Amino acid sequence: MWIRKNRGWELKDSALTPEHVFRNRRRFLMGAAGAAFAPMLLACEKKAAAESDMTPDPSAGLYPVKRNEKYTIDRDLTAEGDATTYNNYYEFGTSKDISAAAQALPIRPWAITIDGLVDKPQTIDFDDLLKQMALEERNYRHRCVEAWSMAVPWSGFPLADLVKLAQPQSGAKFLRFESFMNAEVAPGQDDPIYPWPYIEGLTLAEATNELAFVVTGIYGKALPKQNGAPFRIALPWKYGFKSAKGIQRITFTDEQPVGLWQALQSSEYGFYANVNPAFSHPRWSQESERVLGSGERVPTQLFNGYGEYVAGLYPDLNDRNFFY
Ligand SMILES: Nc1nc2c(c(=O)[nH]1)N[C@H]1C(S)=C(S)[C@@H](COP(=O)(O)O)O[C@H]1N2
Ligand SMILES: [Mo]
Repeated sequence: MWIRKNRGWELKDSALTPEHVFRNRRRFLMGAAGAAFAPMLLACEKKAAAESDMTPDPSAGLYPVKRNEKYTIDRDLTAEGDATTYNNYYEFGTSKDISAAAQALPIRPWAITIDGLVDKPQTIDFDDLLKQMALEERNYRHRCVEAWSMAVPWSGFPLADLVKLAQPQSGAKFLRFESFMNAEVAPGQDDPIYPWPYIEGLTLAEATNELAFVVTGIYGKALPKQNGAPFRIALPWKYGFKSAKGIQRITFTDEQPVGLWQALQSSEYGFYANVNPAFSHPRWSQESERVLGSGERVPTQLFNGYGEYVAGLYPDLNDRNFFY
């Protein structure tokens, strides 16, 4: 994702191309010591983070979980090494190469706060939440708005099960997802052009659709930090930016949430962001996608191929508001 125009709060275009932007300190670390040593140097620089990284993941023993064969896909799964090293996680930088930097995020203890228009507001420890949920594995496609895609075996549970736990009130129309805020370990959050924390949103109908999935694992293991551990969502019919990672708070509300990307560039990134090859991004076509790994270009499908589940949620397939 990158943004186009210089506003008061933006840097120059040249500084906003994902493949090229590093904060000065990161550029120094990478350049001076080489990528292999960057995590070590970061760890020295941020001792607390390095210590947190030593903590073994207490959910590791829960995986692998049983695959739900209902959600199968027509293409090869992406190699684990590709899906876990080519990431979008702007909290840790604007390049795809953030998997080492993301290890600095402490993911235990991790509390999820559920609040807003619900009968059961609560703050629940992530591992306690896991114990209450029936975990399953689903193979899902993932289509980034940048026109690359992957296919991954996620582990987790239906978002609808979490909604049930919260017991939304009749006024609740939307869910607002808020990701962690910790600029001490996430250098991207020092960059003032982004309105941190990462925010995303769904309608209640979308959140309770059977496809909407809380992700806690991948490839039969606990989720790595770079993929959004311990708690992210997967919404395979939407562009990838809707699938927020590192979530800590879910607020039920009567107002349509404004996501981080939408807040930054509303002409390019909207609320619904359903995949549709017929609607171009203002700066590139969405007709096809580059498959991570093989590099092959394949046609993009309406709703990323998930129309049978979700098309009924959107009354007008010609309305651009649903497709960016
Ligand atoms: N908190 C947070 N969540 C995020 C992002 C991010 O920058 N921060 N990037 C999004 C985008 S654009 C994509 S494509 C996916 C990437 O997920 P992956 O790294 O597991 O492939 O995460 C999404 N969720
Ligand atoms: Mo994305």
